[in-house]
Amino acid sequence: MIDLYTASTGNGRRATIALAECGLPYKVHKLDLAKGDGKKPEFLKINPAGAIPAIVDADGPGGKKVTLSQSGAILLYAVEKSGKFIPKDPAKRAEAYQWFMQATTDVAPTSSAIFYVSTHLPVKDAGNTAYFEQRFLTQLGIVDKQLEGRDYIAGECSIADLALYPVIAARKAMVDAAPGLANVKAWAARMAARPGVAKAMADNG
Ligand SMILES: N[C@@H](CCC(=O)N[C@@H](CS)C(=O)NCC(=O)O)C(=O)O
Repeated sequence: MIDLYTASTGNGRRATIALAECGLPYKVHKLDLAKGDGKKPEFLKINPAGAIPAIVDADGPGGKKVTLSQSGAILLYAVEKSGKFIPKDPAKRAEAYQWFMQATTDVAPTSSAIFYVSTHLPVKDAGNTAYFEQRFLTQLGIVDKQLEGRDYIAGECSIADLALYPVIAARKAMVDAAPGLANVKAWAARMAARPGVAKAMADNG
């Protein structure tokens, strides 16, 4: 049983989706970030950065305990442990890695930037928010082209899809309202209908 520390955010959901889709049993510990749960001493022992998600797997490699943070690392840990969602063919695997990186280092940070400029920065500027919203939609346009004629980003369902979906789910209203992106919208509906994703979204909140 893996202990999962999470909250209702895209990063939290990425970890939960990873565990659910990989069929790894987990127990959810929900943190209330607004109330400071992430900065409590007991959680800082698990992730000194005070950020969710984090997992503790008592049955890690060699039967040893593994404590891990960073949603992308948790996703990679889950797929390696289960042997799922990493294409066996080396060329397809490389393609899945490329789109995994696009999701985690391009799209997810842009979505975070929208959040920070519109809620956290001391000076709010609608132009800054619009800049990052446009950047986000441009990045999704690239995914949309890749999805042409494909059900999943790298052909078969892979780490690329599991990494990107929680970002799109968190920005559903913006994506649905955007012109075009027909392939991304159809893919998002396909992802939402997957039993593992649906279970994770319900478990994580
Ligand atoms: N790159 C990290 C980001 C983790 C992160 O920023 N988590 C947020 C919630 S989505 C958090 O816990 N923030 C509280 C804080 O940093 O104080 C990941 O992918 O896990």
